[in-house]
Amino acid sequence: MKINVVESVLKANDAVAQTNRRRMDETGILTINIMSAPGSGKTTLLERTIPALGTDTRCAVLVGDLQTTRDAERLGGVAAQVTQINTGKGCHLSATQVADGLDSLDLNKVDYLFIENVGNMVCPAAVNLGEHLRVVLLSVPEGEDKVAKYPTLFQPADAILLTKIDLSTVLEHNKTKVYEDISRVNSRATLIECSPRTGAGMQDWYDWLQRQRPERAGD
Ligand SMILES: Nc1nc2c(ncn2[C@@H]2O[C@H](COP(=O)(O)OP(=O)(O)OP(=O)(O)O)[C@@H](O)[C@H]2O)c(=O)[nH]1
Ligand SMILES: [Mg+2]
Repeated sequence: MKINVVESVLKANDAVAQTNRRRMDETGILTINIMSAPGSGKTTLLERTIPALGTDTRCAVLVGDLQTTRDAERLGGVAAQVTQINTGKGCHLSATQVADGLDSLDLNKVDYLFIENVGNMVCPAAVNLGEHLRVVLLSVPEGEDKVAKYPTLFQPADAILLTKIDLSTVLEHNKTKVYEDISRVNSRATLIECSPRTGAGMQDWYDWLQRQRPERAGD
């Protein structure tokens, strides 16, 4: 009985996610759901990425956190449109919250919509928001074992960013272990090593983002 209740909640979410996707497609938006543990560097990645995409590329952000507008304030300086979604006690964004977020944006003025999900390595991965692509960050300070411990986050990822690589030497990080685990759970994702702090590897990420737009259905 309990399982049926959980399934129906996810089904209801999926119906809203489908509507979200239709709205994004109708307005030619490419939507990327960015997920990771708290503090992996999602907001920092966007702070660096959005200006790098150039003034001709119109970016919007929906950012989810339990409390505060701090990430939206940080991103307000780089993105033309930013909406903070406070989830209260919720550990992930839902399709309905994203639908409300879409209502808050002028969708005709968006090329890339970045959704910064709530920092969490479990719950966001189970919830479809209607996004086209999923990007997962794993930062060097989190250690080498997270892919094996939290495979459901990494399995559906289209790109996995190994971030904060500027800290690799000081933390004696063994990326070979990380890549071995990724090859077991997801052989499809593009792997990018980068540091939004120093700029290392960031061009690979920008190139990946730019390659995604023509491949999107509806373009
Ligand atoms: N050394 C280093 N620090 C970084 C890098 N990227 C982000 N940081 C730092 O990591 C901390 C967390 O970064 P945020 O961008 O706030 O992380 P987040 O994933 O958005 O965090 P939540 O929204 O709370 O989940 C900040 O102090 C950043 O300056 C990096 O490439 N190298
Ligand atoms: Mg953030």
